[in-house]
Amino acid sequence: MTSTTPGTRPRVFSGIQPSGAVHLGNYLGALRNWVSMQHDTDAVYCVVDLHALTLPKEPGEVAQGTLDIARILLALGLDPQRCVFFVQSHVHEHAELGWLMQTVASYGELSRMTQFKDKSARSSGFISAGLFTYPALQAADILLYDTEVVPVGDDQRQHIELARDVALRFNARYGDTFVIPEHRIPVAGARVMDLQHPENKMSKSVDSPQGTINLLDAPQEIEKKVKRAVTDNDGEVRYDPADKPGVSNLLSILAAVTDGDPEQLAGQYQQYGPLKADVAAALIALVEPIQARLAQLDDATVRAELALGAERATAIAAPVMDRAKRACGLLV
Ligand code: AQP
Repeated sequence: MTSTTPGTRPRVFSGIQPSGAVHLGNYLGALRNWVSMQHDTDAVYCVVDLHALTLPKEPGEVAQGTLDIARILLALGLDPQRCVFFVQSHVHEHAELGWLMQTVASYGELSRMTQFKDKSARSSGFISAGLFTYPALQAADILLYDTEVVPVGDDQRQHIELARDVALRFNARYGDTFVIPEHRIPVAGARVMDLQHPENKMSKSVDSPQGTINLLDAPQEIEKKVKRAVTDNDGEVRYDPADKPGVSNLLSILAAVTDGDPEQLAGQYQQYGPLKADVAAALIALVEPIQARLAQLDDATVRAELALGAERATAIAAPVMDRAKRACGLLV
């Protein structure tokens, strides 16, 4: 099934969990593209609060996290006049289609998801069924909007492939119902690694404060974290992610923020100190205007934008939900 008629703008959908502070990986891997794509696509962006519940949370934590992250997204430059911007749980069709997707995703394919394996391995005991079926809900999020393009970081590649597979299976089983989406992964910044553990991706839900650059970090904190970033002992500035993951991560970050090339940048440095100083300066220049805009936004404005966004999202999602229910043979 195709979504848009020729000549119209492609439908884009993406989401972010309110599961902690927004970090540099989220920004370079996904959010930067969200902002640029709202200008030339039909973009739908969502705070995926139901996904955040897949790991244990304190009462009230998700609501506050949702408001906080929505404020940050507006400060980054999301413009509700140019995109549909809302909260997942405000549009009930997500949970409803999520169930239908669980009936067409197989146990075997969900078991192969590396994010489930990583997060369940890190869990201190309780592993929710929702953590396991998370990609089925994510498939629903995407398919509800007849999405063609999903801008995400490299860590989400496998989940988007699963969304394609379940859409194709549903269409084969019940007739042409869903548009088949594609991922859009940036060339630079697709996988930002933890500064202290450069073999792991930077992540909201991993406790590594010194390895994670948050967009709301103060300039001194950024300087300190970059200065202490793990490198290696040979002192050679070379872009080689397998052999020199720490240095290569710093070069990749600098390249992504300055629109450069990591290998070319490597040639400009003889020592780690000046490289780290330039990375810190580039990051501070990146976050300062975001932090200034954030200070202008209050919760009432954010809530009002989200309420309007939910109405607009429902207008797109409800007919797709109806189409899916009819296709799979429910009594409507
Ligand atoms: N380290 C990263 N490098 C590049 N892109 C990244 N993304 C996440 N980490 C990196 C991208 O950010 C978007 C939003 O992520 P998410 O909230 O859906 O959760 P995630 O992918 O699971 O990322 P986190 O930060 O690790 O969150 P938690 O720990 O809560 O799960 C996605 O497009 C993702 O690709």
